[in-house]
Amino acid sequence: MRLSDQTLAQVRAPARRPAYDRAATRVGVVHFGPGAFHRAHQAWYFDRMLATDPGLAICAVSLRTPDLRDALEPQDGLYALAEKEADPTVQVIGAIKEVLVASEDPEAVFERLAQARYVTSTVTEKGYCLTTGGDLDLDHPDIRHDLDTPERPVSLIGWITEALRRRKISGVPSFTTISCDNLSDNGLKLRRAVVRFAEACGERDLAAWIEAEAAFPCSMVDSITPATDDALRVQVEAALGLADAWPVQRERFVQWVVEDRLGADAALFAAAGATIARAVAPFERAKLRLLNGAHSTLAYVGLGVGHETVSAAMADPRLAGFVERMMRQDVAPSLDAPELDVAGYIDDILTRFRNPAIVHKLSQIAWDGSQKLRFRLLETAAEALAAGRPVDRLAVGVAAWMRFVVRQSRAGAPITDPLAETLASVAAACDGSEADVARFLALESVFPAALANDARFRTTVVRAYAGLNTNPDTVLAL
Ligand code: CS2
Repeated sequence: MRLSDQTLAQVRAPARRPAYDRAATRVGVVHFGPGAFHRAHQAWYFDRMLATDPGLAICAVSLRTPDLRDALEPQDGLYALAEKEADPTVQVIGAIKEVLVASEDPEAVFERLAQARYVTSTVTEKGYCLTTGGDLDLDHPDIRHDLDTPERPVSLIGWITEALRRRKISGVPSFTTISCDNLSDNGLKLRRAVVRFAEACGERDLAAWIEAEAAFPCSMVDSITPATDDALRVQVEAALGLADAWPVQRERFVQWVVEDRLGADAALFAAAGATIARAVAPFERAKLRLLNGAHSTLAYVGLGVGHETVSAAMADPRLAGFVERMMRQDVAPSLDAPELDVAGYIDDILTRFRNPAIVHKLSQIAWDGSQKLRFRLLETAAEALAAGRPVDRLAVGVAAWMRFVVRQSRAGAPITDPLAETLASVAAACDGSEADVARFLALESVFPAALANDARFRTTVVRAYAGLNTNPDTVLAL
């Protein structure tokens, strides 16, 4: 028997059920990109808010694929969330009221957007279509498409801008848009991209209206969420006594820091466990540079020395020691976060990485490296260089990414990355020698020119690239 509104009452204890009447809830949030992270993170927060405010149910919008809709429609949007700890728990989340596939029914999505209080997004770094400078890339194929046909958008930016245009015309105030992706200054970048898009459409008044009226709070999101696997499906079915086609899992730790631009709803978010902050940047930088920077470094170096998961990489003292030194000695000095106990924060990250109940594949983290490196390692390296600090350890993750791309390409293995084709052609020209590094550094959409041309950076990446091949132990002893 399958999980649905009909069977919900049969869910076995101690698995938890929504603490509110689902029938009384109304859509107030439109979410773009309902992957596992959204369902394990923001949907859990809104699930908690629904007990107080029934107007914050979610309409989840998949931009392209029907998979999630097909899995959750027969379940009335219900699914299970498992917390993976020594004492695991399972709960049913009821916050997603419907899943729409934007490409199939755009007008239905616009209808929800016409009424929404919040628009949230987890479309990953690449979904923002930005240049390395952080501005909207007007040459991006999706943006070009949306500039040609703004009423049938395919990009997040196109969707938000057109929805706001329609609201302005109908005299409806703007919704609040919260980016939940791992980019620095995510709200500012999203707002700038939407304004730029409106201008590029020739909609100057709309651009001005958005600048004046629409809130795009920055937000930092955190919870380690490994992809769903069969072991999880089995665990969830045993816990619920019902089948769930697409449950999600995460660690118990969960954090959402949202910039204080939520008006009266700030208390609601806070009561659900979110942190409301005047400035999100210190939290965001600390998380991106420490946790995500260490994650990507573990992924590329770890895969290179034969590990498959984060906890396995952390059980290798060479890697555990290396990322700890990188965090404490190279990343921490780049953070300006007086309210954060950085040393304690690093301790907690290391403990979370070691969680034996979490099977987090390094190959999952390795995805989309061309989009992630900037926020995780390159911005830190650029600041370190400007301040005269060494970048030897920060360069190792970058060089390991290059090695990873070359290795995948030689093995004929897929590279999951929006730049996959470009990366494959760079890799094809590589011969394993130090000269490869220059080929990668020439990728303008990955490496800002100032960094790529910095002799100190180039030299350290070249040294790490050579060392990872000939003597990884020496590199990891840095
Ligand atoms: C990971 C993140 O896949 C990745 O790139 O680094 O998804 C990470 O697990 C989350 O940001 C944790 O909050």
